[in-house]
Amino acid sequence: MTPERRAALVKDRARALGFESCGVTDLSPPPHAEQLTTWLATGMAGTMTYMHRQAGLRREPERIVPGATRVVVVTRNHYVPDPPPPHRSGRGLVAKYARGKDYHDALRAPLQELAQEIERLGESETIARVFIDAGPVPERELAQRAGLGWIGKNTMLIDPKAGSFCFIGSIFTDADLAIDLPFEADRCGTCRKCLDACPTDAFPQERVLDSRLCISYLTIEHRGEIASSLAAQMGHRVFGCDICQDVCPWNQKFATEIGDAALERDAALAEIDLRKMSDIADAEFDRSYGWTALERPGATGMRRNARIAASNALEE
Ligand code: B12
Repeated sequence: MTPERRAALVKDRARALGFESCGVTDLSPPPHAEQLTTWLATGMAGTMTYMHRQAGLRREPERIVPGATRVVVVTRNHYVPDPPPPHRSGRGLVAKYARGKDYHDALRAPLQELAQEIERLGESETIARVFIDAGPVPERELAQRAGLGWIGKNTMLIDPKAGSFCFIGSIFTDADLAIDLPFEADRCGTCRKCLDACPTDAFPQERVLDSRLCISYLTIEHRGEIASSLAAQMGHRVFGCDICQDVCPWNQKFATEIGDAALERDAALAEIDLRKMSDIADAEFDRSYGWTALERPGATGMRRNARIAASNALEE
């Protein structure tokens, strides 16, 4: 079988498994690896020390899975509309991607199935190892190189047919698959809506995000107190932030809700009762939210976020 035919079969299977787009690239060093070096050196990773630990492998993806020569990159839509404004007072908003089962868990099975297809098409001992988010993989850079979209000024991978509300998954393999052309165009043009809309001015320049100022980082990754000047800008956001994506014309035009059983959406997760969350007991938090991405900040982080959102509501 030719590498082209093999790649076409992998892409067919990816679509059948619910991945909207799928591309293949090689594991040569990412052309923008320098950006990561600068980003880390200027402290923009905040307390995400794993980003420092993983930096070497991110710069040299051929070392991530020894023997692998190709990476199959897929995207999965997670768009869901927000509850209608104005948000009911006493409620905190959760980012769209997290209104259901933790995506690391939800997408592992379909990715594994795709990996099995790659193994089936390859030689007897084919390598096919899956990654989604966790792991030292420069996912956006590889996705762009696999032809799936461009890197927007908000740093998101933007698919020209679907926008940016998607997860990225990857499979490292040694199967002989034909590679795709990179997505070279920059379709942001002169637009700077994402940069201007960020309430905390987290973009010091186009395509650079200072995590320390990003509401997503503050509510999910940051431990401890949040500086009051930043907390005041969080509004009613209690987990993650979608503002730089919500204002993007590509999302306004193309974002579509696709029913996805694997994500086990729960509409109640879109808006959280701030009074209850402010004082939730650890055990109750684990019972109610242990299956979601809210587990990352945990009960301690979510109590903090809910108290900030409640106090912001009083100020309004
Ligand atoms: C750390 C991290 C964060 C941090 C830092 C984000 C950031 N912008 O760096 C925080 C906690 C803030 C965060 C927030 C969010 N995240 Co996050 N995050 C990651 C993680 C683990 C690493 C990202 C990273 O390496 N950052 C370091 C910077 C330097 O790298 P980078 O932004 O990816 O940029 C690279 C390329 O874009 C390239 N590059 C730079 N300029 C240019 C220019 C051109 C022309 C080209 C071609 C390339 C290029 O160079 C860089 C180095 O390789 C990835 C998963 C992964 N394993 O990669 C998810 C990931 C990026 N996050 C994701 C999501 C969904 C989010 C949120 C939307 C969640 C939310 N709703 O709150 C927000 C979005 C905020 C934003 N605008 O980025 C998705 C993004 C999907 C997509 N369509 O792009 C990912 C891929 C996870 C996944 N598997 O789905 N995240």
